[in-house]
Amino acid sequence: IGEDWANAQQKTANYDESKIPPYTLPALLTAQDGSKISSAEGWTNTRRPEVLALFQEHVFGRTPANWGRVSFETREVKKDALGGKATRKLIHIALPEHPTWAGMEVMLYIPNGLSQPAPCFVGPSFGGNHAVSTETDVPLSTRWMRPSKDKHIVDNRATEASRGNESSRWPLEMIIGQGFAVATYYYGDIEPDHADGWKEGLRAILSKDGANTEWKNGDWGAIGAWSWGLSRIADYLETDDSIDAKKLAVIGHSRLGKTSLWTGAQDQRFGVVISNNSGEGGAALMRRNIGETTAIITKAFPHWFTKTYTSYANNEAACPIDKHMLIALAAPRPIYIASAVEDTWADPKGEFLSGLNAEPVYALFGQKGYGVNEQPGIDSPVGDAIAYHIRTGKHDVTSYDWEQYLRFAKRHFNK
Ligand code: GTR
Repeated sequence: IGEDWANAQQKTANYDESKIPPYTLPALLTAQDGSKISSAEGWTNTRRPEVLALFQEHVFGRTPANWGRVSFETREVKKDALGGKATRKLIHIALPEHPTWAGMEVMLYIPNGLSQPAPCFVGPSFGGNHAVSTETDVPLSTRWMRPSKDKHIVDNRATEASRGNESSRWPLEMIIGQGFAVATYYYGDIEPDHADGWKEGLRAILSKDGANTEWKNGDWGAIGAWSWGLSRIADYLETDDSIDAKKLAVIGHSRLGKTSLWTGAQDQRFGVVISNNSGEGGAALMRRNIGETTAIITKAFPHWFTKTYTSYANNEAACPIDKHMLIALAAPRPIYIASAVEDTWADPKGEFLSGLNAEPVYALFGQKGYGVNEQPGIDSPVGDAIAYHIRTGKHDVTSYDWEQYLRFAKRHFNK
């Protein structure tokens, strides 16, 4: 059904807290055999694998393991990018055993003049590398793109007018200026973001029935596939001497914030996890029926999830997980959850509450969460290993958000 239908639902959805039916969150620290988890070891060895399996089974699906070798080809190194402040690399990641996949184009900016390898933010983009950067010599993505309101996408392809279109969400000079590298790729390099997109993407290529695949409960959805792409960037970064691959932060906005959370849950090489306005299907508790709901998201975007997830539409209580468990999968690594006050569709309070309810797992590791029990005021960040803010404004990524993420990543990576 897609994007337009989802947007129309924003007008008629419930935004009234008092109309949320009562709910009980699934127990985080009770193992499937009924025993109570009371130590970091118990979480790591017993409960964490169970919770991860529940998310694979019921929400995002299982990532297959048959992609084989991964190749990295550095196609460009520009030493005087961003007016000499950074080195820009373009790296083509491909799967030699699956040559029908066109691969991913990774753009990496590394600060110049550092005396040590750089920590790095890793995140997908909605519009391609040429949209993230304002540098006009970044190749235009040739892949399928969603239509845009301001007409810079023509026949589902980027045009010259698309350049820099997403750059306000990626303040490269600010990030580089604080000593961080940035690695990004266009999420559509993995598969086009529509219900049939998988047929032309990696999910079909890695499936033995290709475009004839019948997706079963527990098979991966698009979010899983986009997450896979972020993990392949981590594979590359581990080979690049200019990067400190022990200091990787995964970041994403909205549907790509859901992707960031799922990446952080599956791939513990990401030492910091950031969810920007990830909303329903991301940080927001699914049992709070306010703003976007399970019924809406699984009708509009069924392809994002494993098939099973759709069965929880108007039936959230039957789902063995809620999103505090997704946050807990990041433990003990620091995680930042951000909301925006006008982004009521994403349920800011539900995003806050998932972090609050993940605190008992962090506590097992001696880590502190928010330090408050109520959602803080606007533009007043809180938290230690679990952090949160709700900023002024709408559904977006702003330099205010980045200021907080940079401070957070510095604090945790320099410990
Ligand atoms: C909306 C969708 C949200 C969010 C958003 C986005 O249409 O309902 O869950 O993911 O798209 O990605 O911008």
